[in-house]
Amino acid sequence: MAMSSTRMSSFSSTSHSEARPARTRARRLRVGALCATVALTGSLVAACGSDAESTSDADAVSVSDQWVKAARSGMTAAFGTLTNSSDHDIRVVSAHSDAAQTTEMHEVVDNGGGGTTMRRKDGGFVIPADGSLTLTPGGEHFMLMAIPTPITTGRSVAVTMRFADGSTRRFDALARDFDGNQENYAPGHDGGHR
Ligand SMILES: [Cu+2]
Repeated sequence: MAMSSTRMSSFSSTSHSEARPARTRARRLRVGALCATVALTGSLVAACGSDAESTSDADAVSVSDQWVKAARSGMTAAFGTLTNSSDHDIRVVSAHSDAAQTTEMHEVVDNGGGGTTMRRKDGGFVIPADGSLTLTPGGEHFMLMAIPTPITTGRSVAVTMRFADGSTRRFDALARDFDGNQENYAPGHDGGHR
């Protein structure tokens, strides 16, 4: 089972439209087997069923504690925790926000000179199977480039993530003042995030 599901998911990343039916079937079988096991133990039977149709990456991902750094102009960033309830890693391949001309996925890395710098994350973000990825200042983040209008404190900013299987999920993040911890935000980047 494990071998076949691994093969299917790698296949689906190159040709997801053809692989989709087989993958959907496999997921349903797995969910069915899990429910039967749970039913035998006599607990949580009610939890089964509603997730049986959940097959897309978007359906498996939830977003919590999301926020965006308030900014007058230039660039800013969105943060939060992305949780993956599926049994396979999920990749965020791109993101979009109407609040910015371009939205990128960034990571913060050692610059080799005792400081750090941010750069585009190769291949996007990976949310581990049955785990979560936390986007934080100084770590991975959605970079909102060239914002056309100020993002004021309390404003809601929508960010739409696109996953490897083509499904999308939008979250709304409230703008928060982050000036108090500015020195911890992308340290060594000399205000590049401002
Ligand atoms: Cu950045």
